[in-house]
Amino acid sequence: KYHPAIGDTAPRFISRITKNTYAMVLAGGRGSRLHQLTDWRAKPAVPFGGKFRIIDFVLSNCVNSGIRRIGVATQYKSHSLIRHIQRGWSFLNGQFGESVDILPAQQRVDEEHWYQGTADAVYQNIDILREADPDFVLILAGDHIYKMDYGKLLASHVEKKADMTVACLEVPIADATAFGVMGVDEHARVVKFDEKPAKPASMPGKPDKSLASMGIYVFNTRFLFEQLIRDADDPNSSHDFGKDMIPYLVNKHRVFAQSFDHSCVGMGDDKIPYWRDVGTIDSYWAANMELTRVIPDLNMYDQEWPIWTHQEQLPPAKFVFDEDERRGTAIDSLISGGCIVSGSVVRRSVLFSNVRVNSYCNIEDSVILPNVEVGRHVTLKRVIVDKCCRIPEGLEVGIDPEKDRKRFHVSPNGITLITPEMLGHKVHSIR
Ligand code: ADQ
Ligand code: ADP
Repeated sequence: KYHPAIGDTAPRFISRITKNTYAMVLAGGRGSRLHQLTDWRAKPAVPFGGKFRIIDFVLSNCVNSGIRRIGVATQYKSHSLIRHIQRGWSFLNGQFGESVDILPAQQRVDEEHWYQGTADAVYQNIDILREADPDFVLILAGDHIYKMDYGKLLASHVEKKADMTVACLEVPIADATAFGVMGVDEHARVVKFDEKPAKPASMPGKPDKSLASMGIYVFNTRFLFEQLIRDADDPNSSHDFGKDMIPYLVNKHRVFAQSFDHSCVGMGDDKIPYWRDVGTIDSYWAANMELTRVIPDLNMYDQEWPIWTHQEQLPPAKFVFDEDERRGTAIDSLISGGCIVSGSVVRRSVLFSNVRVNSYCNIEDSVILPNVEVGRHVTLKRVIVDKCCRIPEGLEVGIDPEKDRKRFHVSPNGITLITPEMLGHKVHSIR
């Protein structure tokens, strides 16, 4: 019944499976619904949670799962992402066969073309995979926030003797049009796969839910190679896993679905596994705001599942009385290293590193990215401030949306995004 590598003493042998796995992180997408936040960086490089970047969550999942051979496929505006990985993740440096390889598009196979679909992004790196010679390839997206033990996913793939396994979660049927939607049989074998269907199918017995692909795939390496080569030769294919590859494989090969519940690390209060897309200004803001709750669904304090990142050496956050004896305070907030809050109040907000808040300010429900200076008498409510902004004295944002709209970007839920360009700053170098 069991693959010899798993047997009865599962934990010991799962490490053998993860050791023989190469993780390919697809980090090439722009994430255009984040508007000006992704003008200068790819979505996986967008800062999140006070000191991390979005991609750190996936990379941390790999390392914490014992997968230490990782490739990151980049293309759109990859400078910031590449520098972050070089600075933060070079502890996997090729010794002991561990590494993070940065795999830019445009340089392999055919120099004319950037990566086309997601399957093409993997196909173009097929020689890297050949050289690594893993038993399994784990394909991941670089732009979601969640904690998952990929070892459990891989073990279930092996146990079922699958050719391919797709990780999945239940989503409200109204949201399912943004996903690959699956139908499975009683053994969790995928029998139907519709990429972003206009009318998503519901789950049996759950009329308001659809079974969605998380875009996380496990392949047996040899099978993956065969399929990538076949797909590359198919002139009708757009070379995408969701659009072309999975619909083709289903019913021809052993494709299984594996529920995220089974391998997620930490559930929310509602017993729903934590997974966030943060692909829009509103969802990005909301996911950061959630972290200011007394007990957030995403536990970033779990020492058994640490989130790794690049961090500058910075002094501790500081809160000071200003010269008028006004107290500098932060309540229900995350304040990073290098911040100084002087004579102002910060509520329900996330301040990334090196944010300076001067006196007489009122900051509420806001997300402030690194290296921001907030002048005196500033009010910020429900605002996202991008890196390196200098907020001028007396600016009030989040009180009059009509006024804000003239200068800044205001989202459908009324979240205002401020970038250096909108403030008229000349940005001299990539910081
Ligand atoms: P989407 O997320 O819409 O759907 P896609 O835009 O292809 O699919 O992005 C997948 C990941 O690959 C993203 O991380 C993106 O940044 C990256 N990416 C996209 N094109 C790339 C390329 N050419 N080179 C490198 N990286 C690239 C997918 C699946 C759905 C599934 C959802 C779950 O297609 O079936 O439900 O993910 O979020
Ligand atoms: P980092 O790698 O330090 O995160 P980012 O790419 O996030 O750098 O950029 C920080 C800020 O600088 C962004 O808000 C963006 O508006 C601005 N910026 C970055 N690169 C450029 C550029 N080449 N030209 C103009 N502005 C830029």
